[in-house]
Amino acid sequence: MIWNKTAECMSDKKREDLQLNRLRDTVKTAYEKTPYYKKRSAKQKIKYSDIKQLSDISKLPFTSKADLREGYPFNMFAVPMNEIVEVHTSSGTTGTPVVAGYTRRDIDTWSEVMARALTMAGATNEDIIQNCYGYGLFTGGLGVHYGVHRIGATIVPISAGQTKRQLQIMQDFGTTIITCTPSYALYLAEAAYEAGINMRKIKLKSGCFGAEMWTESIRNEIEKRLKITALNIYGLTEIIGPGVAHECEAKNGLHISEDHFYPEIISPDTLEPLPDGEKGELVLTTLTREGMPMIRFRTKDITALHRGKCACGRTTVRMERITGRSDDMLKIRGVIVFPSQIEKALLEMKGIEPHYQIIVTRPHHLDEIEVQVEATKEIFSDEIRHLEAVRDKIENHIEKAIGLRVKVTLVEPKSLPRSEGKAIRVIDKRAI
Ligand code: DLL
Repeated sequence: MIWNKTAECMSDKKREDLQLNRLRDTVKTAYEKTPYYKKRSAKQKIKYSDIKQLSDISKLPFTSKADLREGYPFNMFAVPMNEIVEVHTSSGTTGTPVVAGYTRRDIDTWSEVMARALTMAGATNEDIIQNCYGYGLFTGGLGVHYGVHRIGATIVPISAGQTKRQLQIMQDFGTTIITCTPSYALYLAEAAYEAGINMRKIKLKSGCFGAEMWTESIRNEIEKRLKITALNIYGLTEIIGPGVAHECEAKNGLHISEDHFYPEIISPDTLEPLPDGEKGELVLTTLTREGMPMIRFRTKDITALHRGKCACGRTTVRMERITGRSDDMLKIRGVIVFPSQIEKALLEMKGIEPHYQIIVTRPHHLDEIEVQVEATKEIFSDEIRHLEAVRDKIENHIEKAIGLRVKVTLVEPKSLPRSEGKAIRVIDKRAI
């Protein structure tokens, strides 16, 4: 099933014409209406009328997460506040968050792209969709919610957590599709196994998993344990939220809703565009966004694009699953964390040396962070009780800084590996 054949199966020519028109409109609106872009366009020579063909987009400067933070809270909006009907923020809990504003039409677009995504997972108005993405400022919960409403399926807006209840409801309500992070899907599978639930007896048929990196082997595990088809869903707050791209049953890349989001791949080193098929950083431009047009947003996500008709009949470009980032951003249980935030918090504390390592693990399918930090000689040779008090203080301080509880281990001075080049600060032991 295809939700919107006109949009998803368009000829290249038709799509490119549409994209060019929309790109020109977007640049014009952004440069005339958004305080942030207005300021920037005053400094640069390029005008929207210089965009004569799609490839002219490369003449425009990039937008970064830092730019969005600078525009906090509403300087990226292109419409007056009385036209903004909803706001969301990125899942980072500290620092200046990225704020996204939506007009009524943006919510409509979001519902549309999410309806396309859910249809790829086999959703029709007969389905019962259990949405375990968090509701609130995070875009996961409400993004999926709007898509389910658009299709006319039944939404179970259970949000994240409460695993036992999730399993109970899944059985009692006859949930057919589940939406959550891939790590939570594995956690649910484990809990279902422990509770003696026979997955063959429940109605679940597929799931849309995303918001964090995962691999084919994780897909195989989820499919085997939950007895479902597991599909990949991609998106980000800055662009709209979930629904920028989604896999179809061919599992051969994620179809980008190209009539709304224009993708490019650039080299993170030279910042030059790369041809289709080559891996690099994904850069996205919104083509229809009213509330917050985004021009050449550097996602920092690493992928490659592939064109040509898919076995499912869609003609939209497909992106490979994300295999990494061009920065050091970590997503821990869905929350964005930069190692530099932990470093900053650590260095504000007494009794420790500036040598640390962040170890990320995924015991029982949920992310955990351990921060190993060298204690000073004085502290280390002090009583255990004192050492524990210092450790607790640091744990509390980091929690305040990043919004997540981490385990701190104070280690002997000079015991952590030293590096002659780049220090290895993060050891990611998760199987991703
Ligand atoms: O994670 C939106 C979302 C919600 C996507 C639900 C899918 C499902 P943010 O919190 O702003 O938004 O985080 C965006 O998460 O730049 C990627 O690094 C990562 N990410 C999102 N989806 C995937 C995925 C939501 N399928 C950031 N594979 C992005 C790998 C993903 N990474």
